[in-house]
Amino acid sequence: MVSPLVYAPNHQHIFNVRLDLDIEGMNNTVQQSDVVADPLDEGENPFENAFHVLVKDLKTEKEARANLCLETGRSWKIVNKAKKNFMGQPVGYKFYPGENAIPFASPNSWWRKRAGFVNHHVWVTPYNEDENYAAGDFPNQRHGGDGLSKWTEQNRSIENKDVVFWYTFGHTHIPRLEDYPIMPTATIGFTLKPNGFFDANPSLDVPPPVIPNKDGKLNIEI
Ligand SMILES: [Cu+2]
Repeated sequence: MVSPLVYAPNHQHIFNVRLDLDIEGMNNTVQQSDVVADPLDEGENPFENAFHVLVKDLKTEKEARANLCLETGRSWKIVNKAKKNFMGQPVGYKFYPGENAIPFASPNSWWRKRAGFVNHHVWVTPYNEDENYAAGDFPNQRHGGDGLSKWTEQNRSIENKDVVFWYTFGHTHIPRLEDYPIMPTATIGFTLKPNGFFDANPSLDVPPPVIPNKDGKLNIEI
């Protein structure tokens, strides 16, 4: 209740964005990154504080279906393995999720059948000009089952392809008195950052001490 006789129901806002990324060309691969603690080992990890990143190349549509994971700080990187930065790593952009939610409605509820894209936060598909909307072309008044949940059942290859990265993100709205009578703005989103795409911070007029020369060899100035 947000005012006498005014009831504001709990609800969720769930969005999906379709990112047809082309990192230095169309043939891209999506990598899932998970941060994990190093095993406890007196020799290798004596202070029990070391951790590293597990990077997995996503090869098929089913393998790419995933949810956010706070335990591993999960993120995704889209790379072009044919194009390298000056350290010899594939150029890429990293996708950092923002606020998100898990749907609370049952998978049998009508809206979830029609919006199967809410079953995962991340989906990756090979580009197809007919696949434009996460829930399919005509979700309303239908029995559901179209869109990402149907297309990705084909389990197509997504490695070194013109990939499309789909991100589902939601906000769980438990209304408060301050949302009434006019609700203030709420924001939600994600971030794309170059990650090994440039050879150094491109926004500073400070050259890095190590730069490659015309032959691709390193001039080291200390
Ligand atoms: Cu709301």
